[in-house]
Amino acid sequence: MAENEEIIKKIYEAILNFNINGAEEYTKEAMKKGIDPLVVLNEGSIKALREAGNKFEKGEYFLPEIMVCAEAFQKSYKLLEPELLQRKNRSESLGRIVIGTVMGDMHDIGKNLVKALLSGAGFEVYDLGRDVPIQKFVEKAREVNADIVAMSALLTVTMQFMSTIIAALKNAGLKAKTIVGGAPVTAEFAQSIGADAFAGDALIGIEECKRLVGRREND
Ligand code: B1M
Repeated sequence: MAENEEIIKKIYEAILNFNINGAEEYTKEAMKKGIDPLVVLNEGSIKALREAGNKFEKGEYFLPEIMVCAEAFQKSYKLLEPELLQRKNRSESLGRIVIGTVMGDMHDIGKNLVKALLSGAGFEVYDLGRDVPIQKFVEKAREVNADIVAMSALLTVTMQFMSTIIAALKNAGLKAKTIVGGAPVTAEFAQSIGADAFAGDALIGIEECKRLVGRREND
């Protein structure tokens, strides 16, 4: 147990200290030991990115450093992703979800993680990527007859677009439910813009999407 914690700590430190190769190597080690990828993410790599963000806010890190931390995270995440995708293979689809990071926003790490877990849980996921124009959410939702439109935003200036997207979906007469997430998004904000659900982290996001399509928690 202590050994597992030690490896997770090494992943955390590698990401925070710009050690891209280290992030990759220690993640391989974690996988060999059979450590749950979600534990690696929550207690190692995501925690490291959040700490990098705190350092950025305090003026200890600047943008180039954040970019290297993000690159180290991605190296580690790419190794974990296949296992997340395979978590729960099922033949029947739980529903169709259109997901994207809103216009003006380049942050896609959280969105990609949510997407992988949604696919693993059995949803059909249509990923629009990042910096997605408002109308694209509407067009895709119509095209695939989406059950849910999931939006991610990491900037206080871009989270406002979630409200516009929800209004645009309604104006287009689409019945898709909406869910919002991303670091600055809160339950109060979600409620204020008329979103059907809010998720503060990826796992809650999956459960909320199941709830929106009328599935029980353990389905
Ligand atoms: Co930026 N950045 N960044 N950044 N960045 C933040 C968000 C910031 C909080 C840092 C800080 O100041 N402390 C700050 C925003 C301040 C604000 O507006 N409140 C900030 C800033 C200011 C900026 C720039 C403006 C910097 C600049 O240029 N001067 C710039 C903006 C560029 C743009 O978008 N137009 C910028 C750029 C970047 C990088 C490109 C360097 C890089 C992004 C790389 C990438 O994504 N490909 C980056 C990063 C890495 C961060 C931090 C450090 C980490 C973000 C992250 O990936 N977290 C971030 C600090 C922070 O968040 N505290 C910061 C890990 C990720 C797993 O969490 O995305 O929250 P998150 O997703 C979670 C949940 O929120 C939830 O589940 C996920 C997993 O648990 N969730 C959902 C998210 N979406 C969901 C959807 C759902 C359900 C759940 O639907 C079903």
